[in-house]
Formats: sequence, structure tokens, C-alpha cells
Amino acid sequence: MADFYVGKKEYFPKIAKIKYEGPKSDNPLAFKYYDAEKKIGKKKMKDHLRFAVAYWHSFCADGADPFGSATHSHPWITGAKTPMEAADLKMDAAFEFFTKLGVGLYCFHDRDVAPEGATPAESEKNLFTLVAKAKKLQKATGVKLLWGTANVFSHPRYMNGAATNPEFGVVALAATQVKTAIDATIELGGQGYTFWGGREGYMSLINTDLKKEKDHLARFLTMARDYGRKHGFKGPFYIEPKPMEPTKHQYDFDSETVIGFLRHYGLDKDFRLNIEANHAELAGHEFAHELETAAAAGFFGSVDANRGDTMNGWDTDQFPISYYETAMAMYAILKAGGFTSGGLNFDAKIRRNSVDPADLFIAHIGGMDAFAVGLEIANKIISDGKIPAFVKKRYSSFNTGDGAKFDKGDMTLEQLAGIGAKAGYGKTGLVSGKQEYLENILNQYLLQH
Ligand code: XUL
Ligand code: CO
Repeated sequence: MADFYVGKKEYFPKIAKIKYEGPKSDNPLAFKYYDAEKKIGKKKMKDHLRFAVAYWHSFCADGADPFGSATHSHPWITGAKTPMEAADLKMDAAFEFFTKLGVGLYCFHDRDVAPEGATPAESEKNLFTLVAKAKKLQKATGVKLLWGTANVFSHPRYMNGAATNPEFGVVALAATQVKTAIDATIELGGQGYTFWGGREGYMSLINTDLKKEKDHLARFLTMARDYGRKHGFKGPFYIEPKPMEPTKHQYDFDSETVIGFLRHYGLDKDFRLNIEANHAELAGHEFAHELETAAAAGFFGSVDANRGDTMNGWDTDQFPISYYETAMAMYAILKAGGFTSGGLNFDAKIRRNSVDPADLFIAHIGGMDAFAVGLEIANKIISDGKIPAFVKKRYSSFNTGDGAKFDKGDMTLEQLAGIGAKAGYGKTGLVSGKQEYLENILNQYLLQH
């Protein structure tokens, strides 16, 4: 990876390449725990964690919320005369940021990178003008595309959904974007392609044909899969579950729901899950629960790394800071075999009142440090072995004899009940789950780190 890239103008002139300075450093612009080259088990930290920057939050969002207008006046937006010029400047700023931060991957929606034109053909031309630039910058810097996606939820035409829209014309317009976004992803060597449901859900059942909408969603995804494969895209397609917001109910509610959907419609070979921490929380699950559920069914793919706020129920998309949460997440990820083509994409935004140019760096540094600690702790859980050994022992009655027969499916209900009847009640089942003991061990690891 190049040390750092400077385009026509340097956007963060006061910030040099971010370095690892260790836990004692009080430099806000240095890593305290993320030491890219440090080996954890068999891989370097950077290869375990595969961090990616999200184009939309970091370079497009302006701090506006439902109660107030923009607070972030990015020079790459305010310094341009046309939307295409702004897109060009924004890309220079983005690659300067990636390389100064030392993150090797990024993710984008089509409309983050280039503005919509007056016609679908002009939109495609705009996107491909910027794709050509991105291709050059990727080559010059070594930064790669983790995944691409299409924004088929922001424009008013998508207010009733994209693939699930009750109006065919909208479905066809969504296809123009998804087809072009897949082309762009292929052109840039993208390692995955993501579908987040956006408005693929409903606000009220009184005006909704739920079955038709789900069938249409599957039809659309199948067409996208076929198109991608026909054009040489070999990576995974991801579905990113989210239970609600912006719609009241989204069809991709959580991991378990999406796995059932993909299997039902025969999409399970090509699709994996992109799990987002804040979405898990909205579904009433822990982040690690969603990861383990995906992994257990063979659908673990990638991660949108962020966090919500436990005090409210919406998608605050904050940068991750909880070591406990990152440790449990990394433990789930290591147990699943780690990332292959997936990665940790910071789908997170700085706060509306974080207006210093350095804040964007500080936020990512904190998130990367939090996952580095999580990785260290997860590795400690595995190498120390006490917790995995306890879990293994907890199920040891299925290792031999009748327990093993049951486990392998080599027993009828009559035989199983016969074994129970013969053994009688006694003290069977009264074995401690030792939750507090294990939690205390985990806290010890966290504190000793
Ligand atoms: C929305 C969300 C999206 C997806 C990509 O909650 O997470 O940004 O990650 O469309
Ligand atoms: Co996301």
C-alpha cells in the first residue's frame, strides 16, 4: 500500500500517516492497539481484521438530521462547481483518507461515488467516469474494493420499495442501477456485492401483498445473481439483515429470517450475510448472536462494524468502542474460520457536532483499536482454552454410547424415551451452566490486556 496519496489538493494537510504508538501513547492520532503487522495466531492483525471505510458516511454525509441542516462542510463538496466535479474531489479526499489511515479496503453505493444523471444512460456514464478514476487510484495506492452496492432507497421514486415496489416501472428502474453497480463492482475487482433491503418491506399490511413482494424480491435477486455470474463475478453476494427503519418491517429482518428466505428461494449457494452490529441490536439480538447464527448455517460473510445506543431504538451508526462486544464478535468470527472475502466495514458516522477534520480519523482509529483489542481477547479465549474446554465438556455426554448414537441420528424416539425411563429422574440435569464463572474469566482477560 502506498504511504499516502495526494490528489490535486491535500484535504487533511495537518494529518500525517497514522502510526501505531502503543497503549501508553496520548496522541489522539495514533493507534494504541491496532498494530497492523503484529501476528495474532497465524495471521497479521491487518489480515484478520480486513478493515474497510464506508464511502457514504465518511465522504457524503453532512451531519444533517431531521431537526437541522448540514454541519459538516466538506471542502470536497463546497469547493466544486458541479456535482461531477464534487464527485471527483470527493474521490481524491477518500483515497487520501484511506491511505493516511492505512485501511486497505472501502465500500460504496453507486450514488455515493457519482451523481444521478437526467437519464439512466447518463447515470451510468457518470458512474463509469468515476469508476475509471477509482481504478487508477486503486492501482496507485493498493486500496481495494470490499464490496459495491446500489442505493435504491434514497430517491423519492423508491418510497414504496425497489424490487418489492407495487409498480413494475420502479422495479425496472432499480434494475438499471443494480446492473450498473454490479458492472462497476466487477470493473473494480470488488470482492463482494451487497444488497441491503432499504425500503424492501412495508409500512402497513392493509395496503401490502406480502407474498407477492417477497416473491418479487427473490426474483430480482436471482436475476442479479445470474447477471453477475454471467459477467464473471465470482465473489459472494451479501444480504445485510435489518428488521426495521426506514420501513416498519423489513423482509430481511435478521440472520435467521434471511437464511430461511435464501434457502426457500434457492439462493443459498451464492448469497452470504453481511451482519451489522446496530441492525442486530434493532432486531433484539446481540451482535455475536447474529454472527454465530450466520456461521452455524454456513452463511457467514462480512460485517458492517458499528454500534447502536442501548438507550434508544434507532440506527445511530456510531463507531464501535465496546471491547466486550468486539471480543465476543471476534470470537464468533475466529470460530467461523475468520474472514475470506469479507471484512470489517465501518458503516459508522461521526456525530453531527463532530466538526473538526481530525474527528473522522479519531473515530476510525477508535473503531480499529476496539476491534484490535477484540481480536486479542478472542485469541486469548481460544489459546488459554478454559472457556472452549468448558463448552466442550458441557456437551460431552454426546461423545460416546447412547448420547453419540442420538447425536448421529441413529435412534428412534421410542429408544430415546426408553433410555430416559430406565435411568429415572435422580439428579439428571442439575449441572451448573457456570455463566458467571465464564463471564469473570472473560473480564479478567479484558482487564489483563
Ligand atoms: C443502512 C445500512 C446501509 C448498508 C448499505 O442501515 O446499513 O448503509 O450497509 O446499503
Ligand atoms: Co450497513
